[in-house]
Amino acid sequence: MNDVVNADSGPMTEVDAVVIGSGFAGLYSIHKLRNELGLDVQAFDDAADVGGTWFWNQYPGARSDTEVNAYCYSFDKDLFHEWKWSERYPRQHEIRAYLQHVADRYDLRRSIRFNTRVQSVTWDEPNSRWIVDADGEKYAAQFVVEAVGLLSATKVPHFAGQEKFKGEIYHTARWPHEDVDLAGKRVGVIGTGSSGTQVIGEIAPRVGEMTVFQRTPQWVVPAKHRPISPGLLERIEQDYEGYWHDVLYSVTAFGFEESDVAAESVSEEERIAAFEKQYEQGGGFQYMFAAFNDVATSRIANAAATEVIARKIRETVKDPVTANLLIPSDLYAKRPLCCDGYYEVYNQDNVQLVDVQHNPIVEFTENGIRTEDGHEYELDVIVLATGFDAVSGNQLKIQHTGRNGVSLHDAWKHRPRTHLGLMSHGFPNLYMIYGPMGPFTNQPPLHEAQVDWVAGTIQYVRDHDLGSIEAGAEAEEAWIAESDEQAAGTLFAVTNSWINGSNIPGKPIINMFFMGGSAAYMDKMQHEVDTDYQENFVLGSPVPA
Ligand code: N01
Repeated sequence: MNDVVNADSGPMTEVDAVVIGSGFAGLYSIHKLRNELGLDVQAFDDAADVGGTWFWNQYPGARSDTEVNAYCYSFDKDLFHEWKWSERYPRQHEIRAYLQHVADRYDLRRSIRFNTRVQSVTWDEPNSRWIVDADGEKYAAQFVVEAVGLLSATKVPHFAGQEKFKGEIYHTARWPHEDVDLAGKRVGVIGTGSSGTQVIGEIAPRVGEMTVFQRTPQWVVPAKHRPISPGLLERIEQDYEGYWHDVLYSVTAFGFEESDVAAESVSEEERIAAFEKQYEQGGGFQYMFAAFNDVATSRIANAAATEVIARKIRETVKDPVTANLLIPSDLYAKRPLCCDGYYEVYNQDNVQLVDVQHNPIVEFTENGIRTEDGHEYELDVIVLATGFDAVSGNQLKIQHTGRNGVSLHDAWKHRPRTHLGLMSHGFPNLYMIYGPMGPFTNQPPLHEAQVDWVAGTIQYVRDHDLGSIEAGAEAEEAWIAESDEQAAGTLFAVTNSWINGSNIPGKPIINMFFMGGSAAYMDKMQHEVDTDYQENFVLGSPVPA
């Protein structure tokens, strides 16, 4: 790391690479680039510690809904062996402790500046490098790796009168790190996605009264939390490389056996029986991808999947009016979620469900929330489980100025644009881990695969004494077209959710994923390596002396 004074830009620290974020992807980026490639790396995180999403999402009930054998790092077998997970779906504090352990084990903290937000990154064309402004301090780096999180920019709707409310308001993804005492309180929850269902299930037994303000119900299957199956992790270690290869060369990279049978190809009885069986085993992605392979693409399969869940809701929730309100009318094509005991909550005397789709919230008052029918719900605490400006949201919070002074905001005005979900034309040497049109899969294994690919390109640029590598304009166009075509063949494309941006007013409603599956995505990355990046990238001229 060199401190230099640049006549044009003032004092600046020179490094080889800047990493933004210290969650799963950021930590591995630092390790890979610094400890393996030997680069001088400076990382930043606006959080006070490592963890990324698992630092911020500290709300009661927060836990992974990916089975832990695929929700961890694979790059070091010793790490896999020594860390002892306790549950099939670990809680937030356990995942955060794991990431803290990783930071310590690989000595990563010394490269991270916490409580520091990267405000802008500006391409310095003559010197083929980025100028990074981190809360006013300037860094110059040839490479920037943004590991800023797919679901990190919180969506906080503004309700009229919000400032009048005398109680406490918490967003699930900005939950305080100190204890929030909810015992005996009147708590209102807005939002019934993954975060909302988890928080509702967890706090319902201990609050005084709970009012759930539901706009759109979602299909929920049980998680079936339990200890990890005895011997599972040991069996994985016996064929460690084979296991991780199979995870990556699957469709979803979730580490369970995906079905290759179409629900459309079997009888109605067989369909129902398979979904019943999957429901009993628990898990959202399993329910969508392990019983049959066409739930996300065939309306027939999709209807059979929801028929079983709807029946379970009716069997579980005693009040038929409430049960009907909890049954979605749309397709099962949002990010599938799972939560134990969610529907059972609505049998508790202290829980009421308010349908704010037909009777919208009109304002927050001093004492609570008023709905259109004039009713005022008195509350001590309001929990906003209202989600995220997903996929592109966090990238766009950083002011990017690329080649020829073009901003990322302008380049992405009509839609986010990338090649491989990793690089955007006009923004050389800038990598977005899990950026727009990245793979629609379980994330940690793909984070590693992407970071390995990024490290390969950096090594290539350095070995060949090049200034830069940049996604080609045509390659980007082709990637977008292919991603869109694949997404159009799925039901996600016609269902409102953060997956297509429709949860944010004014955001372009557009495909934001590569839905061709993890294996196909891995092949696409490998193709670039095999062709020496000559086909789809612009490789810059040698670094100026
Ligand atoms: O957010 P969401 P989330 N008035 O967007 C409602 C990951 N995750 O934080 O659908 C009233 O799904 C909104 O209603 P509607 C996971 O990938 C994972 O729950 O817009 N309601 C909806 O009900 C997940 O998919 C885990 O009508 C309003 C809710 O808020 C993703 O994060 C845990 C409203 C938002 O649901 C996002 O999940 C948690 C308004 N003005 C999160 N605005 C696990 O691994 C929004 N809503 C388990």
